Amino acid sequence: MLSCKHSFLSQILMKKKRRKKTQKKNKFNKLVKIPHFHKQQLLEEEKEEEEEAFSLKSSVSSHSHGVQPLGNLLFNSSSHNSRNTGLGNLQTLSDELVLDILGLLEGTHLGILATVSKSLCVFCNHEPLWRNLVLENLKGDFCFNGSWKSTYVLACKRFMNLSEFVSSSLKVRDFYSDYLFQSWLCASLEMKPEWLERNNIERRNGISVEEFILNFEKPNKPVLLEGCLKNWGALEKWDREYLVRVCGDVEFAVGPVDMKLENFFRYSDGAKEERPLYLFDPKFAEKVPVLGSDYEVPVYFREDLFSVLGNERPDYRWVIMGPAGSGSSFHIDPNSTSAWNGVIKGSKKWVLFPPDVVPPGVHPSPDGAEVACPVSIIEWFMNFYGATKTWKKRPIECVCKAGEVIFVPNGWWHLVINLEESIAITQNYVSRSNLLNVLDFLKKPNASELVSGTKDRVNLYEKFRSAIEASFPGTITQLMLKAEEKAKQKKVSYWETVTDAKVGGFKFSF
Ligand SMILES: O=C(O)CCC(=O)C(=O)O
Repeated sequence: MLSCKHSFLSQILMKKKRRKKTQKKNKFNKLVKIPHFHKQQLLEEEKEEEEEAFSLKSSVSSHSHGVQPLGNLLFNSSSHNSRNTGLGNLQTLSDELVLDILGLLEGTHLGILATVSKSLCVFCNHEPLWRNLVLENLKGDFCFNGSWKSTYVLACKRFMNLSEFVSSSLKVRDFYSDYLFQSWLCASLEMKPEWLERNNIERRNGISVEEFILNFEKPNKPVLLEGCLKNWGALEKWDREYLVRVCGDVEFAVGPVDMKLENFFRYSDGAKEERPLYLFDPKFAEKVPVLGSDYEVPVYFREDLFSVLGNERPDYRWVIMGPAGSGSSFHIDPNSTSAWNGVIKGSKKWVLFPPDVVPPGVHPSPDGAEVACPVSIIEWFMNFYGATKTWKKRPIECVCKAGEVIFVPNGWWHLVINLEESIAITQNYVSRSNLLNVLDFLKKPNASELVSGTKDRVNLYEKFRSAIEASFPGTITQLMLKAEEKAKQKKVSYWETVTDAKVGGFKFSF
């Protein structure tokens, strides 16, 4: 999304300029005695700069990438950008457009084009181009070989003349591009400690189901539940060796492709990218039944009313695996359901905003069917996390570790990033506490665009409502009466009493 990228870039440029400014002041220091208050100001600026500093992952050297942000061109005496000279007449195109065009080429042509100029060498070695080629051509059947280009070349070498490929180790030093620099930076950054500090979620250990419903499910509040996965065999058993053994050649959904676990783990070990592939499979327990018997639904979430639909229920449970840096960008869970997410291995940073607060940098379409947000999770942290510090309604945050479960109430925006390689199971469910919300959601006029996880999106409302009536007669009417009663009891404002507007108004429309 353009506006997001712009704010990211201005941050990089500001940093660059600020650093220059500080250097000047330091030199100046030697010559002139600075009054105390100026010194204080300088110290504060330096401290601020230190806090803002980003560190690169240990596997990345700051010199491993030749591309520099465009702002650096201002400080370069030669003012020469090989990005432009090497593109000829194409230099007027934006970086995104150049990459879109290159994305139409097959691997051999991309390899040949990389030899034409320094500029094309940089563009044609852009890893996401090779990632697309691998995923389009090989689907999930590839052995990751340290980089996407190398994976592609290795897999296709019997079809290609390898002498056509120049080594991507050629470093081009005078290439300036915000777009390519950003992509590299986001793939190379460590999470900053201050992004992980805030831990304001309520934690509970050993509460009763009644307490959970009263204090968290009904008021629709997140909570982190400790100690409720004790019976899960998965906690003990699920290491790579076990999973590869029980899953064998079974393939799991990983983004746009299906992959065997062995190949996925090999990829996870070598992945160094902005948005690592994420295994997210809704049919894992059908594919490998033993995985389904290695866990059980925690006691708090056993009422699962979508089960009245049998095989016709929307997707509801997923196994999730991914390397550090993988995760889920901001979204609200499908069909107005609530969810729980239990971590088996690793740890996950969560950021959650209540339904009435759209997270900064996130732009849902008016009907909620589409969400535009920053390109990657790390980009969100870089550009938008800081803004939440001054917000009245701060997000709920935590790190959820192995053995812990987070409850994600319906309608809450959430973002998750894995801090290390992680494995989790999540289930979305409907209990009495949110049945009316779900029915209301399924009945929306644009349900065919909003409903997800099932083929029959249009008729889900009728099917679900009749199945509930058949299995739990009178429940819907009872819940509606209770909700109306509650709405009446809610304190009405003075304005509402004098105008008699919507007193006791109730939102459910069925
Ligand atoms: O990446 C994760 O573990 C979070 C998954 C999630 O947000 C979801 O299933 O809605």
